[in-house]
Amino acid sequence: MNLTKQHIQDDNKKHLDAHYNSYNHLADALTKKGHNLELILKQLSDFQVAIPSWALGAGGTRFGRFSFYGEPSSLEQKIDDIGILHSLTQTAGAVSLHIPWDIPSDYQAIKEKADHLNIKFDAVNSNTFQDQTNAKESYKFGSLSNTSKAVRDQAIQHNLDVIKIGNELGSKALTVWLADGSSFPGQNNFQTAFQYTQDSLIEIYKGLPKDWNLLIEYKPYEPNFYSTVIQDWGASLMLANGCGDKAYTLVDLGHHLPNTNIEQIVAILQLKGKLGGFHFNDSKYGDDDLTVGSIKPYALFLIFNELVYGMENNPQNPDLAWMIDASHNIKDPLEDLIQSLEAIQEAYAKALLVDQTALKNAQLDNDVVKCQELLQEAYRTDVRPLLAEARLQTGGAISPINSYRSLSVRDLLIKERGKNTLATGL
Ligand code: AOS
Ligand code: ZN
Ligand code: ZN
Repeated sequence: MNLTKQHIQDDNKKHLDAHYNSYNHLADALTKKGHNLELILKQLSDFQVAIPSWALGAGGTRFGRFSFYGEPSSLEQKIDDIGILHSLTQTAGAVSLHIPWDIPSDYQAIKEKADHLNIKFDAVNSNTFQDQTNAKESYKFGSLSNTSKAVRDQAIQHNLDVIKIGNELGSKALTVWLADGSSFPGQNNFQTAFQYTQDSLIEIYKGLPKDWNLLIEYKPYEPNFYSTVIQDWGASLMLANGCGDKAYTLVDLGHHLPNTNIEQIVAILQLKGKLGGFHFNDSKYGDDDLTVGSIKPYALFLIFNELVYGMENNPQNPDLAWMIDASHNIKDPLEDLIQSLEAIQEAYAKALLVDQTALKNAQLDNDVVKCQELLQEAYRTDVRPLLAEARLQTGGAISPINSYRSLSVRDLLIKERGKNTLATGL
């Protein structure tokens, strides 16, 4: 399906009047408050979030999976879908591959396709949480932490292979998420499992190309329900420090026990120069992987407020690898991703509106009320016209979800790919 700039521009015509009405009003108000709109629009356009290759089809739960018609069935088609998202939103300019689900058959062709659609290859993800067909060793009792050296070696080798694949495509980071842990007390020796994990990660780290980063993701539980080897940011940070300068912690929003102060975690990691990547999603209970901003938008804003502070004040921290890590069980995955991208940009834009100087002064005065007012002043601003303007200026849709529907994208995909396609991967 070929979604051209012209299609989008034509569709934008319907929304132009309403857009300029609200945008001019907002721009005027923000300029009067001293904000530099040109800069904010540029920051919004520059902010690109990677789409994981496994997100383009219906996810499902262990209770079943309801297929969504017209799903991509090859890596080429997955990249096509991200191309659609990027054309409409102008903020999905990267793909995060999962190996072995997405091993390219023709590297050159894949690179050309991505290049043509303006899509970069962000961090690559390894998989030692499933047994692969014909694999010699099983990960049932862990991978990098397994008590068997043969299993650990196989898992290390897999990660080294993933680096090789990513390197051919232009990726610059490897994300490691481990399911390793135990489901019952006594099953694992915590110390041995942690030490093996550290040793294995060091072996992988040694295989990183010079300009690559290693991103270590943590998660408190699931699929193991008693203990997880890399359970929290502390464990991840210790392991990253044990590897070296190019190893960082990756924060996935869904990987915290209820009420954890995630904004404080990202702040301190940035201070230490150790926050490397970020997975967006939202949750009510645990790792629900719901649409970003659908449950706790204020928490997301507070996190972005710290991220913005870090990006401005912590040169010791690298540029972050941003990715959406959600599951699409009942919505059209592309519509769901459009909603997530919008929520991310919205939280980012609001965080950019926080008056940092006034906040600092209010903090120095211990004026608690003022501090809260300053944050909520930014949060309560309806920034959607800003996002629309940023998209419009870069050739995207004023209203991506409306354009997606009025241009009948899903119907066209179904026509092209048929009703019974099943996404590869999960
Ligand atoms: C799992 O819960 C993690 O969020 C991972 O980041 C990711 O979803 C997995 O590695 C799929 O590749
Ligand atoms: Zn994740
Ligand atoms: Zn997760």
